Amino acid sequence: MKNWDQFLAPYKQAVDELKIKFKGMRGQFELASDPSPIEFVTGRVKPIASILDKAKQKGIPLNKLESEMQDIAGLRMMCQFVDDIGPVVELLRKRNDFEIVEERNYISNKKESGYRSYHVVIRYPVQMVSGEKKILVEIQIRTLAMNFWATIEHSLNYKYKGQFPEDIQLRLQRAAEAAFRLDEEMSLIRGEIQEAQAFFTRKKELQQDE
Ligand code: 0O2
Repeated sequence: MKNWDQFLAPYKQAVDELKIKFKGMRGQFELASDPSPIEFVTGRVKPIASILDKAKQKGIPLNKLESEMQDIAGLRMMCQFVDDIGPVVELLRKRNDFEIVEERNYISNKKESGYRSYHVVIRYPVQMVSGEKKILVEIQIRTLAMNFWATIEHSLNYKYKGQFPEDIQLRLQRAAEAAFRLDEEMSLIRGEIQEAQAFFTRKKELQQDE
């Protein structure tokens, strides 16, 4: 029987630290009054039941979780526009507080389900009282539309355990197409949107100064 609290402690630490670091990146854009390519950041440690399910499904022995399960610690960085994803990946590549192990581009190579996202797997050093521990963390970078689709599909997947009825499967595929088109449309009026957002930020700042 694994001591889960002890095993998951560095993953929890890593998620907490990286959430602060990535939210800080957004804050720096705001300080410079530049439009931020990062809209918001979330993070989670995979629940034990999901770790066990995935290990069983992929045939990963429990003593190999550390090296073979890449998403026990997971961060998500949400962007407004598809064109923000590349710059966010570039910001991650430039950092020297972790090492990139792998990148998976499910935007140019969308999954059969319709899933789109850019995944970056990093090796992140956590300073524990027992010494440094390097763990794998998966960062998913996606637009708000991609996130909406993935969140809904994930809940349905949970309900149907991956065996979707045909009509639901079809609707999910159509919804994925619609999310893709939404991203395209928003990209076309990106300039207008950012101008309006800058206007509202300035207005809010002026009201705060009064
Ligand atoms: P959770 O609940 O998000 O933690 P595999 O799991 O076989 O697809 P692998 O090797 O683990 O593949 O890596 P992958 O596909 O790069 O990353 C897996 C994670 O990406 C998933 O974690 C999801 O978060 C997300 N993901 C991948 N494919 C889909 C999809 O079709 N729909 C949705 N909604 N999310 C997807 P978990 O472990 O599934 O779950």
